[in-house]
Amino acid sequence: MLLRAFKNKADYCRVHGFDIFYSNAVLDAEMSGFWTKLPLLRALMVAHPETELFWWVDSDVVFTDMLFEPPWGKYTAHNLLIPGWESKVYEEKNWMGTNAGSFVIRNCQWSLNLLDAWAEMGRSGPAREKYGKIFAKVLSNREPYEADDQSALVYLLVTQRERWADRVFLESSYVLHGYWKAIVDRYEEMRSSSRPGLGDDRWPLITHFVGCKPCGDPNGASYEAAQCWRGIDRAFNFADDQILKLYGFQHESLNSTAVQRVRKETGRPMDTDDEEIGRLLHPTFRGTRKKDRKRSSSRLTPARATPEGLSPSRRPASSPSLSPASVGGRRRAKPVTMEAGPLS
Ligand SMILES: [Mn+2]
Repeated sequence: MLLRAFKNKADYCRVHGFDIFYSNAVLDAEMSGFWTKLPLLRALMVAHPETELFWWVDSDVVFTDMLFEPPWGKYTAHNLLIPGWESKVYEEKNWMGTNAGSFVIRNCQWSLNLLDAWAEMGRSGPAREKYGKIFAKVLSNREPYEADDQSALVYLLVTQRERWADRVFLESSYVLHGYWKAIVDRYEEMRSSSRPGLGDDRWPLITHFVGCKPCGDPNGASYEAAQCWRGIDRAFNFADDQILKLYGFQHESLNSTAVQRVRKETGRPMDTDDEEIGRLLHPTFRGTRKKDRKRSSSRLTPARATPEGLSPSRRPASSPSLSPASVGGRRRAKPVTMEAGPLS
């Protein structure tokens, strides 16, 4: 399952031209569990000044819209892009007003300062215990168990709003983190009534398996392992179909790992006329196809819609990462991360 989770991120990053970094190391013994992402992000930021944005994604995050890419230009004035709603974070002080399983952070001093302030609450032992109790008092719907990174972020935003908030973008116009229970039974319906590239509820960018412990560990599991397995399989297959279609194949169903051919084989398997699918091609292929198209249309082919929605020359900066599993990033833009450890 972890391999398929990684493949999903590798596919997304390849399509969008992002670098990917996968981590299964705990860089700081005191920053275990969810907290491992913070020292990892810090180390990557310092080591990769050429990468402008890092996109952290947990291992239990599945990209389910392989075409959609966040509108990076919207965030030029912000250093942290997180899913969520201002009212839930700042008014309700709800620790679930955002989600720390998928976020984008700019490689700059502001972000290093944020990581430092954030990590202070995550040292295992007394600090984590203490902050867990503080979160229970300050935040809504939060029991006094030991501090987690997501509550800590919300705590920083609500208690030091003037210091951080103007550089934090809470995004809800597309699904930067989508709760799996509300998504996994709708994939077939999406395929019949929608299309990839929207990233919102009609075709979510991300399906996140929060509360799942598919390994069967009852600690921290909110759902039955079998139910999680089924949903995760369906998400993998749904995403994988978007890639396989480029090569003329598709899963027999979303509940099956078996694949079948859906397009007749030709000498040019990459030559698809489907606009959305064409945009999924790797930038190198998109470049080739553009040249081909010019050549052929100057001869006799009637004008065709160009599938190149994205400029082929464009190399996105960074991308999502998986951590303790991985971090991805775009050069000069954003990376991706996933978590390696237990799914959270
Ligand atoms: Mn997670």
